[in-house]
Amino acid sequence: MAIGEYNPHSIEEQVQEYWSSNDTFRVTEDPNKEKFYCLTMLPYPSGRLHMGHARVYTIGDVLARYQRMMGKNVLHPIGWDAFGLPAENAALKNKESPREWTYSNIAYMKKQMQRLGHSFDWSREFATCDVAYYKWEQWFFLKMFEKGLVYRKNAIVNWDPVDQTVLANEQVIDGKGWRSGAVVEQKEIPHWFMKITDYADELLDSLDDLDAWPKQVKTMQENWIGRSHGLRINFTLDEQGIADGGDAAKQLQKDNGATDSADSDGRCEIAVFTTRPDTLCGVTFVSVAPEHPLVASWMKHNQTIEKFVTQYQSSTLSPEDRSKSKKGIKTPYKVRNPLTNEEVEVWIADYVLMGYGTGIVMGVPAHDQRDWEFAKLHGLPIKQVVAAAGEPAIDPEIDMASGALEEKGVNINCDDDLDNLNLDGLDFAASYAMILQKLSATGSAKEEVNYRLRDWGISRQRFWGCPVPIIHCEKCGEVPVPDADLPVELPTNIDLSGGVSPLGKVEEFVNCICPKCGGAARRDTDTFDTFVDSSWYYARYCCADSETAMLDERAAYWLPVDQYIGGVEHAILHLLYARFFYKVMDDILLKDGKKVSSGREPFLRLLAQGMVLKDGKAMSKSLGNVVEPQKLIDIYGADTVRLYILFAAPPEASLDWSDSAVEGSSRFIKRFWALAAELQDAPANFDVKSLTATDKELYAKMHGVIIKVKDDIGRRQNFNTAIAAMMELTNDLRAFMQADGHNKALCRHVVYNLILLLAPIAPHICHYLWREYGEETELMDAPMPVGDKGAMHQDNFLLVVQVNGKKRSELRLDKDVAQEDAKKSAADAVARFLEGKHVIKTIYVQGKLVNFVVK
Ligand code: ANZ
Ligand code: ZN
Repeated sequence: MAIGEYNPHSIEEQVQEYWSSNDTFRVTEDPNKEKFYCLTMLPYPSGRLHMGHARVYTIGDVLARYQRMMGKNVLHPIGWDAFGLPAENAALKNKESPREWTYSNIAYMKKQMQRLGHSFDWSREFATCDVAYYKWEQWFFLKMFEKGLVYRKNAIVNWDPVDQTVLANEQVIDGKGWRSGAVVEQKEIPHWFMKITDYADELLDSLDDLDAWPKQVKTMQENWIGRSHGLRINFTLDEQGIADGGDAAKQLQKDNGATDSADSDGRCEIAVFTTRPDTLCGVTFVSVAPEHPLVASWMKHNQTIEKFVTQYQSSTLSPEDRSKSKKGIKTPYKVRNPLTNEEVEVWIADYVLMGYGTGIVMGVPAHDQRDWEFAKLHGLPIKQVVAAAGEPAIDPEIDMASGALEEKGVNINCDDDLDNLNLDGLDFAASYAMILQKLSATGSAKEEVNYRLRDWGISRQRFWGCPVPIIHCEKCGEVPVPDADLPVELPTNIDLSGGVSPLGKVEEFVNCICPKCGGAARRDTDTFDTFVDSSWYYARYCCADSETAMLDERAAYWLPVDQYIGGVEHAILHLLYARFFYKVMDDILLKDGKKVSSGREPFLRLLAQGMVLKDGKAMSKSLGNVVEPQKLIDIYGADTVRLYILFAAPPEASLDWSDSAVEGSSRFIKRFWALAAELQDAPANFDVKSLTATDKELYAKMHGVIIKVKDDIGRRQNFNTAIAAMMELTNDLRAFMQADGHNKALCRHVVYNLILLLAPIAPHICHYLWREYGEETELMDAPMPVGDKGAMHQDNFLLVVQVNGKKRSELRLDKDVAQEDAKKSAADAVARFLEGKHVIKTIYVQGKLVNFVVK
């Protein structure tokens, strides 16, 4: 049967029909085969597939198909990150339920996705809002609760007093609620937290093991965890500060381990955390966070402080924005520097965060930019105590005008007040050690490690999320819902209008019996942050149908994920939470005797794909520059769209959309189709031994391309260069076929191998041609061709001929040619450039080039 016209739509429909009726993509565990878990981040079912989706899932699909053709047992699953606020908002707007909205979006997007021909094992599909999924999330939350990894604590939220609801930061616009327009208040309400900080060290240290992660993503994780080594240094508060500090001051006296005798001498130490003890002589003030308990006491004695703090509390600026403002107020209190015995003023400053270190900082404006800005704004002194090694001291009045000198160096100006201690000339390490030694002897300093990472607040006062499976009983406190009563299901008919935590309004949901004492009790009305849902989905795919366990032994077979693919926007939070969950699952499920994983990291290799742009701008509805994958598929077919997406840019770079380049991809597919059709009936067997010199050149090129394409896809993950190499080979083949009497069997052999190499990228056309070429096996299970380096070893080589370093000619010579003969032929080839010149030197690089240096 001859191959007819290229009609992408009928071909793709046929092939997809074949895949689905043959269950081509369904996989099971096979202990005799090497497994490969290829995972692309699960999509949010927003309604329609966009180019970003098309790109990321195509990249994942190429890697999955490629690994399968390399003989591995490949798991390539897909699901939906289906809880979250947009469904609630859409429900309010369109008067439909978040559930209906979500599931109908899923159905629609699934169809669009299938049209692209991705090799997902759809039998494992789930949405995180499926009861069968979130049941196990609740179960695991309770396991964590049992182990003390979950706790409830008050936290401050943005509160909309009209809607009676908590707002996310993005929902506060100019200090007002986005829907009600009411002035937003800061309110303390109870929240659930997961103790991710217990894993901070491991989350940081094991980044070192992730060799196949982009460096930039690891750095982002590192900065987010933010481990700092430094000293906790005590400054002594003056009497008035202690007296006005009331209970808070007493508490500090206790915390700092004051003995009875120290207590009786009435001293109160306020501790700061610093990573730069070497700047201790340069402290010119000390700043306290407005939320600090001392401040709460002080403001009772001082109206200016009270006014400042009240104003601060009513601000809805985020902590970052606040720290930019550098607002502050001077207190009447002073503290004594334990090293210099100098007294400095105590300020209250909004750039000091209560949640970090001790909530108090030593102000060193000469060497810390934030302190410098604060000092400039409030007229505080600046004293330089560090200079770059070998540099003279800088006159602070002049040179500190533009900012702090933050680089480390050697101490200067550090000897006058220090009895027996001269730090001048010491570098950071020496100064640090000296100060630690001196101050730790008197109990005024000790080493400390601090983390930027905070415990993870996981509760949301929302409807469309996984309900927190806790019952609040007046007698028994927080009581876990017993396993037998799980899942706690979301109610179905619910009124989302009018704010107030929606679940709290559903009496049938809220009112329940305490499982411990049998008394009347109330269910928790919060739901989980959707980041919880996406922190373990990758493990559930391994055994998505398990009704008896969250994870079973199939998870041990598949995990960890060998290749993870997703947007760089998830480089911090999602990846951190997923890594945390993996470690906790490993700890908890292992202890229960169920082996879940090997190793402690869920994602061995990570590919962070770039954005899709149009004319340099992100595609967005408001810019009107959105290109929908569906439209292009309708015009060109899925293979062209896939090929274009992969060809246009390396996966990590952003891809600037170009309609004309899509045309180019379409033309290549058609050219390839025509070649394959032309050669279909050529003899299938050919003999390498009978190849002529020109045949061998093509044959060698083909092997070079096989090696390159496999290296580009498998190791470098640069699909664009792999495609370029295949395009070039196609062109070479076409040129080869112009010659009379060319070797048809060889040509067919080249096309045959190209079908295999191109299969992960343009799977429909390749599947179709594979059949037309008489193959009856599953193309996805056909082995990738093996490149033969020996074939590339030719009996002749290309000699480049240069004159004064400029290329003037090239020659093909026998590989055994004598050096003298090669030089002679080269000289003949460039005779006109040598005419009348004197050759001073002839440089010969064996097998590559000759350069004549002339005058
Ligand atoms: C004095 C100093 C001098 C500092 C200097 C830095 C440079 P990281 O690396 O993030 O741990 N700091 C401590 N607690 C703070 C808080 N609650 N809010 C705001 N800033 C705080 O930063 C540690 C540094 O951040 C500490 O070292 C302290 O300033 C400040 F030339 O102490 B440093
Ligand atoms: Zn009870």
